[in-house]
Amino acid sequence: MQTWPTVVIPAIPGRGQSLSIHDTVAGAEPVPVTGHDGQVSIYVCGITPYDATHLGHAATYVTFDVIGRVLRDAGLRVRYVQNVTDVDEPLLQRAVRDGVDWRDLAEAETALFREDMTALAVLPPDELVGVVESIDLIAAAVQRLVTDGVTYALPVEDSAGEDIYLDLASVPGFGEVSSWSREQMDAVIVERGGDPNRPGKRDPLDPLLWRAERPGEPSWSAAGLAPGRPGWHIECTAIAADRLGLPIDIQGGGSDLVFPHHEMSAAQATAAGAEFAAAYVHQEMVGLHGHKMSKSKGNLVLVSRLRADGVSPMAIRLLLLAHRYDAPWDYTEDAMAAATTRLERWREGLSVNEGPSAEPVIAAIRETLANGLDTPHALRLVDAWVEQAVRGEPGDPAAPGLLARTIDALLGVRV
Ligand code: 5CA
Ligand code: ZN
Repeated sequence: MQTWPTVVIPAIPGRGQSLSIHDTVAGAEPVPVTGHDGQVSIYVCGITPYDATHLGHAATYVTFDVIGRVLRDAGLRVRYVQNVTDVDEPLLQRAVRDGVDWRDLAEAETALFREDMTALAVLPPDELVGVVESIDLIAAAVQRLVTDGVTYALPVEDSAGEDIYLDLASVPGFGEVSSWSREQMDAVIVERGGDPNRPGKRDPLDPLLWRAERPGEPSWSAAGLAPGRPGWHIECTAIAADRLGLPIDIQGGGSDLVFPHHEMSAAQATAAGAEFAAAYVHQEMVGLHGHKMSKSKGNLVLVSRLRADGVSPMAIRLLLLAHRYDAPWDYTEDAMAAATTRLERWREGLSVNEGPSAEPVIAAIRETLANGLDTPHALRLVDAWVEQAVRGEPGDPAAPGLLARTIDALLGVRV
């Protein structure tokens, strides 16, 4: 499907260091992201378009945007694919609740998402891939698993159709993405879209690959499967494999996807004989009043609402970057106001006629981003330079422009 407009990255002198980042599988120590043949493939789990982009979504996409910028600055090429879950349970339910066609709802919310991403100067993915347009390739991936004998079918009441499940018992290494205990998995599986109580399942955690047609629900016939629609996790396994080839270098998304989504995405790839991803990078949850911001709970701060209220998108970006991606945080109006004040101060500091040399600050920003993506520290480094410039410290007339271009190139912040 259509992505959003290209974002130009200004050229800056020199070269950044290679990125090391926290991989959920590897544990606490950041691991280097090297890619293959000078290229890094990144797949980030995209939106389910039944409501508008909130700050949690924005945090996830800005984090992977900065990762892409840092990798490019280090001389690597980046190939980035993101999906749109434009047919799934929560979307269909919301459409029924609101009395609208699910396709219209998905289209409208995806359009708003593109606008929000454009406003936030997020680099567009090379491909934004919807599920509806990918039914054939997802069905083919399901069919391959059926042929491999790692699935089973369960009858559907009052229907000739059958739901197809992956048999996790046939998947070596299941659980290695999250390293969660069985108790932890059992505790969240229902709220995260699983159906452990479905009669006949071999393992309550077995993921649904293909859901047989039900009255009033959309369905497709593809790849020799009976009419139905894909389960959630298989869309990402199939789209990532099709567009990027396995293993991808980075599987990304919010930390709410570690289990079951990324665990199942990996299990489905393993079941088909492929390793899914070399590294798993997760944005920790953004919350409001101590609870994860989520469309289902409705405790949202929307990017479009903030924009309509006159908040600068660049201030929103600074708010997001003021928090480490790998630690959870709560939105507050005070933090939003502080980000706006910071943006104004930067504008002042970066519009002086001369300032202290930019080179040491640029080197320090590159280092702190490459070393685990410490964006809050990068912002403080800019703050320090800005304060000197505002005080009128003499120096280099090229420095303000050079630093402004660096902030744009590496942090995506345009002052
Ligand atoms: N379509 C699926 C992924 S295949 C999905 O999770 N959609 S979503 O709309 O619920 O979320 C979109 C992205 O934002 C996902 O990567 C998700 O992990 C991330 N996300 C959702 N809520 C938050 C939050 N509160 N904080 C940070 N990231 C979040
Ligand atoms: Zn996904």
